[in-house]
Amino acid sequence: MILTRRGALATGGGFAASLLAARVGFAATATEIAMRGTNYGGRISFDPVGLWIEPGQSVRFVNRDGGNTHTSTAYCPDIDGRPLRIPSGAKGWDSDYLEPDQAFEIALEVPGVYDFYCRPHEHAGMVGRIVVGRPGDGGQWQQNAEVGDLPPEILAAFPTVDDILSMGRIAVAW
Ligand SMILES: [Cu+2]
Repeated sequence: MILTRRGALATGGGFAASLLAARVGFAATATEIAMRGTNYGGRISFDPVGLWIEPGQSVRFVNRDGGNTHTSTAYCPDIDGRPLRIPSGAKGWDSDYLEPDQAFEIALEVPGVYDFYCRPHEHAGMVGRIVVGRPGDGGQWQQNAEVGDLPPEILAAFPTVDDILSMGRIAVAW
């Protein structure tokens, strides 16, 4: 099951109110993956680019880049005919374009590896990876990723599953 929630974080209350809402309403249930970029798009990435969560936990994508719109879009055949890079039993997601400060939230239930990209910036290596659970947990854990199904420069942008499992999150130095 995938739950989605999309909307602006700061609606009318300003920064302090949104910070309070983040602490009270969301922080305990969802882990944030920020969409970050420099002015004029010189550098751009998901941050963290790799994240480990327990099955059923939620991830919230938030556009923290004041100068660009971004998407979080799962690699799967159902969405634009892309290669399958999420577990077979899982449903893909597409946040649609998020304006600055907008967010999109999903809960991931099926154990395995979920690779995703940003529609306008995939070519610049704006991709990420979420690992749900651990290999061997319950025997369901899956990684669907064919070598060569994406261009080499994009494949090189994914952190390894081993690194995500050992570190929990792979932050990006800004
Ligand atoms: Cu982007």
